[in-house]
Amino acid sequence: MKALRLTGWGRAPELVDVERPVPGPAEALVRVEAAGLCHSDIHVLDAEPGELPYRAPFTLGHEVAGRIVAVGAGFDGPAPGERVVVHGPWGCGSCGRCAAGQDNYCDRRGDLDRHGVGLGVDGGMAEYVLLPSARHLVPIGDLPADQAAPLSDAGLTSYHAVCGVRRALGDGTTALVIGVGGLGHLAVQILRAITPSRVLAVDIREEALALATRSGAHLSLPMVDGAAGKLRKETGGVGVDAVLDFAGTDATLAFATEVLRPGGELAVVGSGGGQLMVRKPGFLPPGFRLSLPFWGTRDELAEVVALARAGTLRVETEEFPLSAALDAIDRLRQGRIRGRGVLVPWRTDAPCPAEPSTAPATSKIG
Ligand code: FEH
Ligand code: ZN
Ligand code: ZN
Repeated sequence: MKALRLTGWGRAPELVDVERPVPGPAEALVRVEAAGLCHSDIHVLDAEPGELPYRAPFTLGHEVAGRIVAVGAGFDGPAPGERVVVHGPWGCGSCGRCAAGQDNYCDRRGDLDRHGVGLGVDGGMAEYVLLPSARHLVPIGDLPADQAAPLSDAGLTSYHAVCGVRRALGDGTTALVIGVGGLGHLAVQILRAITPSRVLAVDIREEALALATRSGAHLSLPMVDGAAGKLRKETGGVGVDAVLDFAGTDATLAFATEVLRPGGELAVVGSGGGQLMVRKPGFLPPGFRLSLPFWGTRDELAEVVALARAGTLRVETEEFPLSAALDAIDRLRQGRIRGRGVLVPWRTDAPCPAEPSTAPATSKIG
């Protein structure tokens, strides 16, 4: 099968042919229908040797949706033939956090040599992906794969971040989304779907502001001089009750604290590497709370899928065949993908090959 693999640190990924996996006991083989492209894939590709605990080579892709085509003995999840999305963050499976379904906050993360599908183990930028346990799978019914795959990271991360600041978003409140890209445009939709807040959005790109408006923002403003004053005016002068920063740069963090209401919430989601001086006495809004939410739980992913299946979430995507993966990654680096980039491994006219033969599988679908 074809797979986009990190073959060595500091090297460009390669599209290569590898053996199609055969599910062993309790495992499932998923025929990949879509795999999202994420800035974290770029962080992995650009990592120095030893910077990450992962062992190369492995297949990239941590935002994956497809159809179960074979399962091993004792697999206790959705039946072969069912379509699923993969819950990407994999913890140790046995610590307090993992036992509570919070793999994204595993207590032993620092000891692991893998962090999830496509993060140290073979991921979904391939024609098939092998899952070690049913606990990583959430059924998606007939949700199109290009919609479902981005929900597992862009959607889930945004949803988890909104849930974390929801306490500040009751009636009559205002939320601000900074950065309207693959995650931000879903955050706007999620805020509209699960909070009564007025939703404002800022970005430096005109096309991103248009995307924010299409996604349901009540007001979209360019993040230029004077924007903070305009935003404060939109709140009657008190400031916004919650900011979700999907860029996380020095400039956006400073902007966020300039417009935040005392007692408000600031969730830093973007990995822009920005810094914020937290000091007392100082100039930060008194009583504000800062969080660094990371990805989300399996139960939250099921909630996001339910929102999408109810027609509440619409992911804007740009699709690429696996053969164009390197070009797609370059465009992601340059910020030239509208919404979320998605690889579609089977984007050819060739008939699908016969489904894989499997070792003692309890059942499989043709
Ligand atoms: C994945 C792996 C490591 C760091 C960050 C991420 C995010 O893309 C998860 O949403
Ligand atoms: Zn990601
Ligand atoms: Zn754990």
